[in-house]
Amino acid sequence: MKNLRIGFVCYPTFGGSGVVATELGKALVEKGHELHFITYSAPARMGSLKKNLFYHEVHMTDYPLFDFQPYELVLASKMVEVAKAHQLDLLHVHYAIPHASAAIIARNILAEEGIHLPVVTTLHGTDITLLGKDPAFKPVIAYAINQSDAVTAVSDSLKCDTEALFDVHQTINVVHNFICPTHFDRPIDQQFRLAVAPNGEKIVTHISNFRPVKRVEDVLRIFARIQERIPAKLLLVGDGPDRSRVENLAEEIGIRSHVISIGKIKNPIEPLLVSDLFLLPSETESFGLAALEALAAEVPVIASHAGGLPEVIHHGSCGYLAPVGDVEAMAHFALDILDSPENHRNFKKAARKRAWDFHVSAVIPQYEAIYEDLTSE
Ligand code: GMT
Repeated sequence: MKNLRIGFVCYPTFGGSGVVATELGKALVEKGHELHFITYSAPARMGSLKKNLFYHEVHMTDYPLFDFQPYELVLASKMVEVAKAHQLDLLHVHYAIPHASAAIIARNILAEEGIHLPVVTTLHGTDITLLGKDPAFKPVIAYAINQSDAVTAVSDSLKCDTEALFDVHQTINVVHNFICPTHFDRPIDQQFRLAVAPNGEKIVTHISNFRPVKRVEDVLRIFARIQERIPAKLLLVGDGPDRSRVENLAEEIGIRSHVISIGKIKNPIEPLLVSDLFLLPSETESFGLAALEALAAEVPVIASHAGGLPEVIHHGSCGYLAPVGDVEAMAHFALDILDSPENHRNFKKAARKRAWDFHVSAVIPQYEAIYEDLTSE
């Protein structure tokens, strides 16, 4: 296909949608496309600017009349400016609110000037499963989905949720999240491993944004049961509203000295490479990119049977799934893996193999096919 000039809009933070958008953008640059990130700060995983990779900051100024600054409108204006200055072929926006609705405004403004700029919207999860249920957002999300020129969702489960929640007249294409397994081919940082588990304890890891939907308290309760049976440490990575509550709970249930909480980091590869097991007991999870990254690092995953997680984790081979909140079952499965070196070896091998099913090279052409469809019209 011909090389395109694409505007990418995402949250520049550590959240899954921003990570997927950034990695996708970088992979498209590798394939020869020209990528323009349009965000309020440089995406966390973007790295340095290079040929064909641009970043345009959406700069908010304080206007005293506004109690709330209208980010969506400033973003839409920036999209118009970048589209004209760099002759973009299309916009690909990640996360419906407010990116998709802002993109529709931008597209309509450009249409008035005779410029055609198709909009691809990728739905990531909480934009549908949490915000989509909120009447404060629902009509706008539905409108933005239906007005987009193409819509993708990161799992079959998210596609079903979207169709169940909204009156959608758009075809929703499922394009699963992806990883580049070779990013994980690097030596384990033995110093880091020793710092977390000085006496050779098993390392059980959880990475998230510590929101209630992640059920991080379940992580502690599962770990407490594991720790009763085998020497283990719990490595918590990330930050968010539940972090201090979770650290207090660790104190309360007597496992604080076994918990290492390192907060936000740029890239989870280092902690994953030293891990023996990954826990993701979320209430809901449209895909579970963190679980896929764990598999790529050869770390088996225990997760809840919710949302898109069963599309990623094969129960009984690269990990286990249990009903949401069933900490007993999750602890039982964790011990089944950690307590037997042979089982652990087999699960690790299966984890890596499963991760290859989500290889970036299989996913990029799916997005490119969508782009081609819209730009060859
Ligand atoms: O997990 C989060 O709360 C962050 C959120 C986001 O929008 O950044 O993640 C969602 O998108 C990820 C990337 O597509 C998915 O892997 C996550 O499963 C999804 N989170 C939820 O559905 C809770």
